[in-house]
Amino acid sequence: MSTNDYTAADLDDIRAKSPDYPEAFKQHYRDQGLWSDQTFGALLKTQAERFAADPALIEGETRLSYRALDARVDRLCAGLQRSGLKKGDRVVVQLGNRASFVVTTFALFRLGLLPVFALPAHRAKEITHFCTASNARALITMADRVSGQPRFDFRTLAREVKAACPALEQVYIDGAPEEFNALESLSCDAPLIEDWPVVGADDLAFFQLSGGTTGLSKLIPRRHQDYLYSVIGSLAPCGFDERTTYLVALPGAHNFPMSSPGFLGVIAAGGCMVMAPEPSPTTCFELIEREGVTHTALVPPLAMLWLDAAPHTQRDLSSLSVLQVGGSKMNSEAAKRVGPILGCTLQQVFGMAEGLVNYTRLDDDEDVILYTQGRPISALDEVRIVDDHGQPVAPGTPGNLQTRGPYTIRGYFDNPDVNAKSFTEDGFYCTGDVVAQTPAGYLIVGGREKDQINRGGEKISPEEVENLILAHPDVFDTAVVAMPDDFLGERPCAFVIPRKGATAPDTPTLVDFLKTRGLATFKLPDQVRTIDAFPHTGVGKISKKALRQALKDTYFSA
Ligand code: OOB
Repeated sequence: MSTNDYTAADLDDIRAKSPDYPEAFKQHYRDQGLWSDQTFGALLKTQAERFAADPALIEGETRLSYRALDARVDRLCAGLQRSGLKKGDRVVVQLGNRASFVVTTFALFRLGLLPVFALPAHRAKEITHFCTASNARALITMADRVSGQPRFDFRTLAREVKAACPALEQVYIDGAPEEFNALESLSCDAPLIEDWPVVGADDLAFFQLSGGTTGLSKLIPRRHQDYLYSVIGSLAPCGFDERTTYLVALPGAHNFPMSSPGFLGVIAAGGCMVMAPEPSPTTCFELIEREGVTHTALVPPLAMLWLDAAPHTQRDLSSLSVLQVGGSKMNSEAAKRVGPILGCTLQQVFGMAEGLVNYTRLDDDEDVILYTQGRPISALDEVRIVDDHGQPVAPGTPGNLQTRGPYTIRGYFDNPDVNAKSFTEDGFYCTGDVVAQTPAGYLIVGGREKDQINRGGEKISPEEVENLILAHPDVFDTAVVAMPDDFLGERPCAFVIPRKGATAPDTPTLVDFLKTRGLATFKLPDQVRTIDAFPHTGVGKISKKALRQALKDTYFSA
């Protein structure tokens, strides 16, 4: 078998494991002009010709014009082409908000190498899972984080991951590489290899990660045509154009700052992105003033921090015209303060890495902006709100949100069992969110039916944490549930039943235990409570609802 045959077989296999839209839907989305032949790699090339010397990316003192960004991408492509990686190979990418992240992303897109986008907060447990589940051949990560406390050495993590993943052949480090390869020295001035396989709009582009409800995160396959549509369709609702300066404050690998419209939207609009190393008001207010930032995106707890800090800042924030807030529900009292304090328009964003994204529109009435989470990007987004038996609820009544449309996936990668539960037979994604729809089509998020904890926008699968807790020698059984929190909305709390004769671990002990298992810090329980027995539902399952209610009762009576 020649290398090319191997590549073709592997590519076919990856495609086969990535559920696709039925042909009739594809044709419809094309006929309606939503999907095009464009790819992300080609888009940057077109924009580099059109916006040549205009600023595309600012990171600290580094300023890249469209032409310079595109040239960097080509230099990295030339190196990647000579690295032995082939079209369709998976590359796990874990980089902070830096120029190298954007250059790497576009280089992989351009060559048809498939990034799996990890967050800087992920640790050995998660990264190992992403490498294994995607059968990745390469990992691109950083030496350590330039800012953010405490300092973390990602090379140590890479070592652990490499030892656990035999298929992982190559590791590239942005910064001092130690025994690995330097990402910087991968770029080269050699010409691009011309007979590289073509990357088409119908090809897979990358994998996003699901927040996770059933244990480990699932891989979300995205193709150029559907993802590009979600980006381009977001530009007008968010007021993005070539005058936009967008601050990448949230981790750029997340769907929200990536594509709603995010930094990919910046490139599609001909605007400029400013990379924030971390999202604190101190760092970001300075960047807003210095670079004349017009747009940014935050999760609600960060928006609240900004609202508290803004009245005391000496920085000039007057360039900011739109603040997008999403990832979890924004409290309407906080929402009311955005206009008066920051002097900009609030845009609520309710989206998901699986697809559907809703925006309040910039010219909507105040009530819509304050009290709803927006309406879908596209007229072809189908929204269905159903009861527990799958029957449509009466208009305006809360129910389970199901959706299908031009940028909502038809299934997770290589996961038929989960797909059978998370997607209906007619291709709707069961979001697990409980929403009500207004007569004008806006969604109001009322809660969640899926077993997930939303820690200020960061999603935690209780099952994943429970499985690790169960490995503790003193634990007989456990249930991880959300406890209410004014700032983050929810925090994880672990209820633990000790083994006979043992004492249940206290919070610091259990947290240390989970940390040594390589779990990301944001998933660690904030509280551990010992309990003798779990409340049960009628069918004998643990009643998480009763546990949540118990936490709520103590919270509100405290
Ligand atoms: C975004 O994406 P994910 O994949 O991290 O999380 C999706 C889930 C939703 O199913 C919902 O449960 C929750 O996050 N969510 C919200 C929300 N936005 C997301 N819940 C209430 N209010 C909101 N505004 O979080 C995401 C992806 C693209 C754009 C924005 C957010």
